[in-house]
Amino acid sequence: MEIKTVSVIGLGYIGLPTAAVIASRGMTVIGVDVNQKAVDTINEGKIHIVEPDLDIVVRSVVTTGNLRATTQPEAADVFMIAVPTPFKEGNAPDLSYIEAAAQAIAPVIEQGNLVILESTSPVGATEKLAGWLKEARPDLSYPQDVGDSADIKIAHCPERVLPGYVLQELVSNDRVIGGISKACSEKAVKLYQTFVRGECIITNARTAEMAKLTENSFRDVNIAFANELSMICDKLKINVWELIRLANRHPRVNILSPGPGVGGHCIAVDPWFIVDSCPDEAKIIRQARLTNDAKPFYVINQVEQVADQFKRPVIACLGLTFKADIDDLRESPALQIVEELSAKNVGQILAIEPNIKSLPGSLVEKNVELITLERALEIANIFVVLVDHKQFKAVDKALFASKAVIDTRGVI
Ligand code: SAJ
Repeated sequence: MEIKTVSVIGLGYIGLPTAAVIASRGMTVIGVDVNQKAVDTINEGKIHIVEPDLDIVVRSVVTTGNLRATTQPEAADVFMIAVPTPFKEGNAPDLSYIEAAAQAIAPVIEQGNLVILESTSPVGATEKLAGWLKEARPDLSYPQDVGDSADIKIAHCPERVLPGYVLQELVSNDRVIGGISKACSEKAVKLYQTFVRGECIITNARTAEMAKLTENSFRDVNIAFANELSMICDKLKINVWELIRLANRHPRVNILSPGPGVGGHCIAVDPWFIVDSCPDEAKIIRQARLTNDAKPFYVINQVEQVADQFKRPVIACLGLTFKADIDDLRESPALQIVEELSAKNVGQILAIEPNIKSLPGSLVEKNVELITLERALEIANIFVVLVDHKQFKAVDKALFASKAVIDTRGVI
């Protein structure tokens, strides 16, 4: 059956760009979100998140009528679930958003539909989703019971796009597609081939789930290695940036960059899903998480030691976002460091963040000021580089000659 209508459940950082790209290929896309404000914003042709060029695509597909948002699920050929999978107490995955999405679409699914889980999920989540759908709609048949002949096809196809490059990567990245049966995978490939230029590779649902977790854990472990090296180098009085540059000249070495910790809602979360499934086996993966989570406290300690040497420490913190050149403060180690420093009364705290217009409440409360780098260079005596924004990389490094500098990103 031809795919004409796609419903995307969850219009956040992944769902909205995916909905917009599919709509731009001429399909009818119904975006569903529980947030009425987000739905209204999208229906006005505007966006409620920041992602380069997304506003242009959304405006265009809303104007042509290819994308429409609603809070109430409607019938469609394909349902794509792109809701958050955070962790709860004890770092165990919280599948309640996926379960809620299943309950929401269950009344409108019909024979011949394909349901795709795009949310990053622990191994077994797609099977659980299939179970929830079956429970809610026992009148339909499912691939876990009858295989390829099922009324409803179900597959996991994890998103793998990099925030800041979402529109490019949605199209250019290869996709791992794990159906509960072969026919499920094949139907999902048909959909993805309408907008993906990368290869669509078929596997089973459990392997697809684990592939996504593995990618992010691999990155987390590599960053933990770099962060550990940075602390070793501080102790041994070696410049870690030069060290990594040199080691990376080896044809089979590729060490990532140390930083103030690992932020965002993916790399700092997903490895825990593996640890939760296999606590006894996932030793390196767990340790990487602990190492990266401890790095902000190491930086705070460094700042405190430097501040102790000043009568009136004025500390300029460069960057608040979780990584360079975005406006996203969620799970940001930089923000965590600035919050802790301001709570500890280490000195006067200034924040320099070119990607936001006002400070979050947690910093306003503590009298942290948002100022320009130029002004900070006039009044601050300590500089803490927390994010490698392009504006910071471009600045004349000689301006910092008379300042105390703690550079977590190797910018200065
Ligand atoms: N970081 C470092 N050093 C590095 C690289 C990153 O400290 O060398 C830090 C960043 O500053 C940031 C954190 O790690 O705080 C995560 O940033 P990131 O750019 O590594 O990743 P995300 O979270 O923006 O996106 C990741 C991507 N995964 C991989 O590259 C394997 C993306 O492709 C995934 O789609 C995304 O997670 C996701 O949604 O899971």
